[in-house]
Amino acid sequence: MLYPQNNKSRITIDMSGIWDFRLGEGPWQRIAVPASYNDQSPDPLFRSHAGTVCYRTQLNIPALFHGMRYVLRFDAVAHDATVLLDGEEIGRHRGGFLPFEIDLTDRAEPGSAHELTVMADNRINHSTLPIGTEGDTAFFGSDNPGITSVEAGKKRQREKGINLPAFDFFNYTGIQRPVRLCAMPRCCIQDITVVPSLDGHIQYTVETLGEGTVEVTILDMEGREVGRAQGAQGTVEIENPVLWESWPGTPYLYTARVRFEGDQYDQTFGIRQVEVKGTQLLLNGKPIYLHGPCRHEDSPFHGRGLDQVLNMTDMNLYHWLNANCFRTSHYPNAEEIYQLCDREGILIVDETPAVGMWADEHYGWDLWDYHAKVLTEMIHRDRNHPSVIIWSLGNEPSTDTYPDKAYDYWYPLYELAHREDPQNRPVTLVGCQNIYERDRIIPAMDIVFINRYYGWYNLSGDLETAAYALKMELDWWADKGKPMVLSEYGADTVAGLHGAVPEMFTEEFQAEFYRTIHACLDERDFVVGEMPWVYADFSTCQGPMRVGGNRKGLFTRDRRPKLAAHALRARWAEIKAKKS
Ligand code: BDP
Repeated sequence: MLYPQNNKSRITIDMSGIWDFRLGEGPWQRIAVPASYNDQSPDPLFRSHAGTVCYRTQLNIPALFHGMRYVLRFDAVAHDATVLLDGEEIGRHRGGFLPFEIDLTDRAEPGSAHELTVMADNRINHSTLPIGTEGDTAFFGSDNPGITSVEAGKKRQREKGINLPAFDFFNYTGIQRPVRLCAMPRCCIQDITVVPSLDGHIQYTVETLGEGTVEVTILDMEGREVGRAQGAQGTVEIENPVLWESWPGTPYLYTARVRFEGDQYDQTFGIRQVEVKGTQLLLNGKPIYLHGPCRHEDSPFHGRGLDQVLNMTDMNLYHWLNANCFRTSHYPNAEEIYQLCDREGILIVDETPAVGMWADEHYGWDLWDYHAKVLTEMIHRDRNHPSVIIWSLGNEPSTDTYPDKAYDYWYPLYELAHREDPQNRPVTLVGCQNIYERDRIIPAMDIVFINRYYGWYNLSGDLETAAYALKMELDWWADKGKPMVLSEYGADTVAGLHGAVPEMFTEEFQAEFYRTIHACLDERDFVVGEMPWVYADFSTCQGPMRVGGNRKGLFTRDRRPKLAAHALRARWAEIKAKKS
């Protein structure tokens, strides 16, 4: 599905603004779109409500759309959406992190006005992605099983419809990304795939609606024509191609200008190649070392809502940190951040919303088909971005209790990702701290991603022993002959809490924690990346292990650096100079 564009053949109307809103059957209020609704009111129900919310606004179809095709495009509605026009259902979509379109051409006349209603359901359970803890009333910490009064309390919570995430981030929901009315010629370009190779051969495929001739012109960054072809698929050759490099190299972008009958669409792309060879990750044939914190879409007021000021600030803070990558932990992010990364040269590990699958029963639940659909949609949405270098099938599922069941679930998804991606990027599955000797699926990936909390959730506070244990595990992985990324490691840190003795939760401990872990990584050549958890503090559901959210950020939630951010900035300046 193409991202909306405004040009001489296409008109895109952004419907951002204040819409009518109600929680369940509650009173009508007002809400800003796009954004999570949860933090837009002091009413506690905005954060605790489980079920449907309703959005309403007026939709005007301009008279000048006469003779055109026009669709409503929702970039993301979390989690399940039902869309009504004048009270009549016109579309449904499952899943809160990927776009969907509804064709209005034959439903609403140009020059007419309508009532647009969007129902969003935020409930999560064993058949949604991400996963909810159906019926369980505690995610973190002990819930004192067996005590009569506590059990009675839990029963009461279930009766009230408590619906908790099986994951460690707040279940922000609503219309979190833009809604746009997009008009284009009736004979139009539907999709474009570009597969560049380093020698300047650019393969492309264009899907269209209607019959006609497709013309493709390749423009360089100055807008000069450097190649041209005709036909719905083919190859264009560019002489002396300039490669897309990650920062601090130049992330050079070309544009494929596609013309089809009266329609035009500009698709940017970069010429770069990602591959795994032996124990190395190669970008354009050269070994690359990934260094950058994982990132959540999370900020005050907006929740998980698109905020381009925040996105730009984050990109500049990644540059400030001397970081070169992030993982979209734990769901596909808004399309705008991938566009920024293409231009800023920041590398992305793109992750499906398969998080919370730590229960062993998981493999008995009927989730695979839906998971495969989400993975396919994510790859189709993001496959032209040069910044996307690795697909992540999911985060921290149970993989060691029933290793064969886990293998049978995940390996076909691994194969699917390779089949669906015409650029054939490396594929990974992010592994949880576990009995690694039993695990079959994590070592089967192209590149091993493991999350480890030595010194925090285990061997807490004892960094000397944490290093001893981590090194022992790394020795085990060294024999596997695969490149490895430490894809999460971190320590909750309360900004402003200091100690001459670096004890847990102080800024000094966090800095010391990273220094210790990095010393272990530096001794091993097969380690091709370090991705600390996490870029910034973020909101979670309430629990005895979370003080106003997860505090493992290198930055506070409002993006102020903690001590560790300065330390990493210095380390990554050296790495940038040496390894990347
Ligand atoms: C990891 C999860 C991540 C959590 C982190 C933590 O992948 O989502 O936020 O632990 O506990 O296991 O901070």
